[in-house]
Amino acid sequence: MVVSAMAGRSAVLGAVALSLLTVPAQAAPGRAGAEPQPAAALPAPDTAGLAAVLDSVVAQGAPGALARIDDGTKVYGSTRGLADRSTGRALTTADRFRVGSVTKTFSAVVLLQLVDEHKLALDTSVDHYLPGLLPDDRITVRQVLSHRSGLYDYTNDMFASSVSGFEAVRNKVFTYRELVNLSLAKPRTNAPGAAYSYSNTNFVVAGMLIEKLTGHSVKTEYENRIFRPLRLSDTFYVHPDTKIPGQHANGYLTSDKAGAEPVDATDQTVSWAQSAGAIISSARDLDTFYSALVRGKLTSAARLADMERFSRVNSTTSYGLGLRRRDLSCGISVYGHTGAVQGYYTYAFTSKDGKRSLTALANASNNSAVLNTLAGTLESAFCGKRAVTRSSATPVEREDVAPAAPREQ
Ligand code: REY
Repeated sequence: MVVSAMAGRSAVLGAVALSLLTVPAQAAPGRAGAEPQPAAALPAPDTAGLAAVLDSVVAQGAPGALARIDDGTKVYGSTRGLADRSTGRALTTADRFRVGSVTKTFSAVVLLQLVDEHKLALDTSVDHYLPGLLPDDRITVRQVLSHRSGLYDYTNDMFASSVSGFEAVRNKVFTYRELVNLSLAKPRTNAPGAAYSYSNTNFVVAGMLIEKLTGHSVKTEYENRIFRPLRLSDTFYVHPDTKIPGQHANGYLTSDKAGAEPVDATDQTVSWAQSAGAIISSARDLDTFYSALVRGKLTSAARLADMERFSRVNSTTSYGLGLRRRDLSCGISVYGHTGAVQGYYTYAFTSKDGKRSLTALANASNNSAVLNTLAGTLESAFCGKRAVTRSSATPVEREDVAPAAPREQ
């Protein structure tokens, strides 16, 4: 059985090669802005608990898992298992990976910078900027960025069958308009503004707005406005290239068929997501990015306040503009995003003041036990206590996932 074989192999590697390590924060260049300070108000991270979560994630079928906490003075890294099942290379905290919907925060930041530059207004109709694109001219930019537009998520159908759906688009190159048209072939989920309904279509529209308003590709805008200023040297937007540059974790898509081998999904265009999910990054860079964002290094204070105007999604999660808030069991709230692209589950969150950040990755997807267990890294990192291991049999509240598509929690 694949899962137990993987778990056994990974546990050995994890124990030998990759025990918990602590390195000075100077090893993490790229943090922009003022002197880093310790996150004094938070309990110390539970590093043993963090490692236990990663063990569980591997036992539940992920080839590998990593967590990296940056608290301004110290970096804690922990990894288990494999980056590559074919070579047996162990996962490291430096490995690059596909961040999925964490991309949405980058897209939102670009648009909020354009608001700061008076090139865009949040409560203006999308139709004003992209005439005729959407069938309802009441849909505003703010509704798009907060998943309240009612635009249907075309990925629900695209990935109804996980492996064949993926293989059908792995090497495809879509235009934004083609993706929007897939959405518009279905009825809207709600009237504009009436409800929260998570949809990739919204952040495809966000990409179109970026390109229309700047006259440049989203790649150029991400690079000039975020990657370069924050010195995110592990962060890339290579669409429609299919390769992850440099040392990276391979990603493994779990089949819907029990017992089938996972599919190595590492190489793909991610054209089905683009500005909704195609960025490549690393734990260090995502820690830097979210810390910088909430510290106000990327937008004006007023625009950050717009991003952090949260609407409740369920008892533990709220959504702002391309930004999630998760309320942890200890009463602490953290800010960031989750990501799910074939082969990779990511959690990237920071504290209110940006002084402690966590990125966690499992190089597996379509495995809700792994997704739910990996969330325990947040409890260990910010609450300083051991998370209860969740299994797929444990119901959890999910706000924005089509029944067959575990991707966000
Ligand atoms: C799409 C399917 C996930 C993932 C998605 N990702 O919309 C965006 C996000 C960018 O929210 C795939 N699931 C998996 C299935 C389910 O195929 N049938 O888990 O690899 O990050």
